[in-house]
Parts: sequence; C-alpha cells; structure tokens
Amino acid sequence: MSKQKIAILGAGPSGLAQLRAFEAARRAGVQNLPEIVCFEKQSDIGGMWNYTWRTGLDKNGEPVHGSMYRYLWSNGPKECLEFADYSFDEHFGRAIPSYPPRAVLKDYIMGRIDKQAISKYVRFECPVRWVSHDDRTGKFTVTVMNHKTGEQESDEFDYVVVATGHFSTPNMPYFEGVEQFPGRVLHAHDFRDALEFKDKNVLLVGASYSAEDIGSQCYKYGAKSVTISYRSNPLGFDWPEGMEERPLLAHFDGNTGYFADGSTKEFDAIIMCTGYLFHFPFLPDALRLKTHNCLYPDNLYKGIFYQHNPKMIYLGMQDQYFTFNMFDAQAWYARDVILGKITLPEAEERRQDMAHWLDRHERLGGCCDAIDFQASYIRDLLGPTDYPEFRVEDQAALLKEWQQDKQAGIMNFREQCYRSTVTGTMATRLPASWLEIKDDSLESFMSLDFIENKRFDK
Ligand code: FAD
Ligand code: NA7
Repeated sequence: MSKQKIAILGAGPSGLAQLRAFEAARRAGVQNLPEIVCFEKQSDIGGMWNYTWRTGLDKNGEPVHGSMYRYLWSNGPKECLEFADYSFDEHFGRAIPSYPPRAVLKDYIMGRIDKQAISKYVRFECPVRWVSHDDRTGKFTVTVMNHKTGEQESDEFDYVVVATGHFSTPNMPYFEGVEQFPGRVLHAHDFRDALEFKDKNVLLVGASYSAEDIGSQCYKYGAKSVTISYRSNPLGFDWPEGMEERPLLAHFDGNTGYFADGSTKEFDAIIMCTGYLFHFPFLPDALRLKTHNCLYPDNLYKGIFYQHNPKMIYLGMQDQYFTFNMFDAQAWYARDVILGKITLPEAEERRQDMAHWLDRHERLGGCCDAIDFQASYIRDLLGPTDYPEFRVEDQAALLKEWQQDKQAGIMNFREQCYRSTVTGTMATRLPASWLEIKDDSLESFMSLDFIENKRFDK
C-alpha cells in the first residue's frame, strides 16, 4: 500500500502542533507514518508570533499575515498555554514571570521545534492558492505558488490540515464621514508601534482583546487620550485617567466623532479593533468552513473534522481562551484519526455529537462558563490520545483568576503570578510594574532580576 500523504497549510502554532504530533509518533516507534508536506506563506515558522514591520503586502506581494505589534506581551498567563510535553522550565531553565513579552513566548514556541528535523517538511514562501477534492479518487489536489522558483505547483494528498489562523483578515466597518477624517484610520491588523500615537487623541472602535490591549499600549507609550467605543457591552475596566469608554460611534464630521449617547470628541487617529474575518480564499464552497469567531464553530466534528468531508481537517479555528495546548490536543487527535487509532463515527453520529456541544455553546453564560466550556472541549479530545496530562481544569481555574485580576487592575494584572500545572513551578515576579518596563526584547526581559516568589502564592 502506498503511503498516505498529508498537506498541512500553515506553520504557525497549529501547523507546528500537527508536525510535532507526528514527530512524537515517530519517536515512539510508530511505523508507516504518512508523508507530510507543510506549505507556509512566510519565510519562517511561528505564524502570528513572527513580528513583522510590514503592513499591506509582503515581499512577494501576498497579504501580510502578521497582526502582532511591538511591545505586545502575552495577554493571558503563560501557565494556561504551556505545552504538556515541553515546559517553560525545560526551555528557560529557571522560573520566569507569568506574562512574558511576545519575543519570549516566540522563543519558547521555537524551542520545542527541532528546526533541522522539521525543515524537511516545510515549504516556505509557498502560499496555498487552491484546494480541490476529487470525489472519485478521494484525493485532494493542493496548488501553491512557490515564490522561490516563481512557479505554481500542484500535488495530491489524502488529508488536508488547514492551520492558516483566523486573526489576519480585518473586519473593517464603515462609519459615515470616515472618508473625510483628516488623521490616520487603520485596523488593529496594521497597528505596529504605539509610539506612533504618542501625544495623540486615539479612538478605538471595538470592545474585545485588541481594543483592550492596543488601548493599554497607547496609554503606556504616551497617548494623550484613549477612547474605546463599544457596540454591545463596554469592557468595563477601571481605566486610568485619560482612558474612557463610550457607546458606539455614529458618524464623523471632520475629526469629530459623534457617539450613540449624543456625546462628541475630537480625534487624531482611529484604530478599528473590530475583529477578523474567517478568510480561506484557497477553498471551494464544498470544503470551506463558514463561521464567525466563536468557541464552537458549526460543522467541525470535535472542533476539527469538516462534517461534509472529514478528511478536511481544521486546527485552531475556535475563539481562544486556551491556545497552544488546545492546538496540541487537536493535532494529537487528528493524528490518531489519520493513523487509524481512532475511528470517526458516521455522519449522523458526528452531527449528534456536534449538536450536543452547540446546544451547550448556545446556553453559555458569562466568561467563567465559556472558560469551562473550552476546558471540557479539550478534556474530550485528550481522553483517547497519549498527549501528556496538563490538568486543563486547573488551568481553567487560573483563567478565571486572570479574569478577576484584570478586573482588579487592567494596567497591572501582568504583574500577577501563577503556578504551572505542568511542573508545579511558581512564576517569578517582575522587578517593576508592567507600565514601567518598556523594552520588551528577549535579551532585555531575560536580563531582568525576577523576584523569587516563595511567599506569594495566589
Ligand atoms: P497563526 O499563528 O495565525 O498561523 C497561521 C500560519 O498560516 C501563518 O504562518 C501564515 O503565514 C500561514 N498561512 C496563512 N495563509 C496561508 C496560505 N494561504 N498558504 C500558506 N500558509 C498560509 N495567543 C496567546 O496564546 N497569547 C497571546 O498573548 C496572544 N496574543 C495575540 C495577539 C494578537 C494581536 C493576535 C492576532 C493573536 C494573539 N494570540 C495570542 C492568538 C494567536 O493567534 C495564537 O496564539 C496562535 O498564533 C494561533 O496559531 P495558528 O497556527 O492557528 O495561526
Ligand atoms: P474579537 O475578539 O473578535 O472582537 C471584535 C470586537 O469588535 C468586538 O468587541 C465586536 O463587538 C467589535 N465589532 C465588530 N464589528 C463591529 C462594528 N461594526 N462596530 C463596532 N464594533 C464592532 O477581535 P479582537 O481583535 O479583539 O481579538 C481577536 C484576537 O486578537 C484575540 O484572540 C486576541 O488575542 C488578539 P461586539 O462585542 O460583537 O458587539
């Protein structure tokens, strides 16, 4: 029998999790592993965690994937994204604080990957152009643009794993008068450096993670004022002086914004923190996941297998409280289905399973409920695979503490410390406040004198 072939689209944390899952099987002595090709648009692995100064198009004329910005620090405790098979202790050799900057987290993600071992699977600068499925042969054809050779290439595969992320294509609303606004209007996707907004009156539209974090960044790096405009609910934090929330923007007149409560304010810049579109321009209707950002997209059995063609596998398509270890749980499960260790039930049974989760999803109350929901989703995946235990329910408890810590102080929650559920190590403390530490490079962060946390255990 010829070897099965798998295409992994994207080498961010989700695609890397899939590569790692097969690598773990290889190390465990599993024979006849499938042939794997991972197609990556960028010239390196790491996905969203690759900071790029570019906006718009990349050097090959492809849409820039990156939405991360300078000075970005983890927005949740690192203890809730720790890989179960590669701890922070193993990587850094000592305890570090719970909220590292982007470069530190990227270093950790990269540390698990044996670059030499995986480089033989990853084809860089190869954006996927199209995927089709032949119902007669049961095979997929994946067509990519190989920017290194300047040629388009096609190959056949038995499975396709879509790991292209979903925080890259801006959802950009229109507000009347915005075309006459005299200052800069950008989406969070194109935000790079908070210093650009020093001494400026900045308006952020949207009331979720991007608004909260970009707003805090702008405050930290000297914006004159930060106004966050919400559509449904305010973020509701106790903002420092100079930051405020207002209801939805109605329209602009020149540089004046008019809000739903009748209030007005003048602005120098507008940042649309209005979320992202699920965008798969390389997929035909029959294979394409259609959803908005939520914890349980419909038509994905186990949150992974596309109902209409379960050999079409999606990783990381959920809204995320959990990230890296959830992608791992998904990748290990997908691997075991591909290897035939787990048998997928028939379509009707898959539909019933999804209906159960969708019903629970529909009835979710607040964020604690949502955290428990995602934890039990992960627990459901962990059961049948050999992914190491990481006490996901204890991590859910930490995520609830994180929520409370943010309520207690949106500008200093990153000074809190949590205990690893993987190693039991207590995080060290930052030697100064988050607002004071402005250099976020790996070298600078790792040279800080972290404070041992023997007595302080939340
Ligand atoms: P991505 O990281 O987006 O990777 C997808 C990969 O697919 C990319 O390498 C991309 O180049 C590639 N790709 C896309 N299209 C194609 C194509 N057509 N062909 C080939 N390759 C393609 N998570 C946290 O845990 N903590 C945080 O603090 C945090 N902060 C965040 C801040 C921002 C601003 C954003 C946008 C996200 C943040 N996240 C955070 C979530 C983050 O998205 C995940 O941590 C993680 O990067 C998702 O991994 P992924 O592999 O699913 O997607
Ligand atoms: P999210 O979490 O999807 O949130 C999008 C926000 O944008 C949300 O508050 C929406 O309001 C708001 N929104 C969307 N459309 C509009 C319009 N038309 N007008 C006003 N407000 C709007 O995206 P984020 O970018 O914050 O976070 C995504 C990831 O990036 C996250 O994982 C982070 O780690 C970084 P709603 O509440 O729906 O009314």
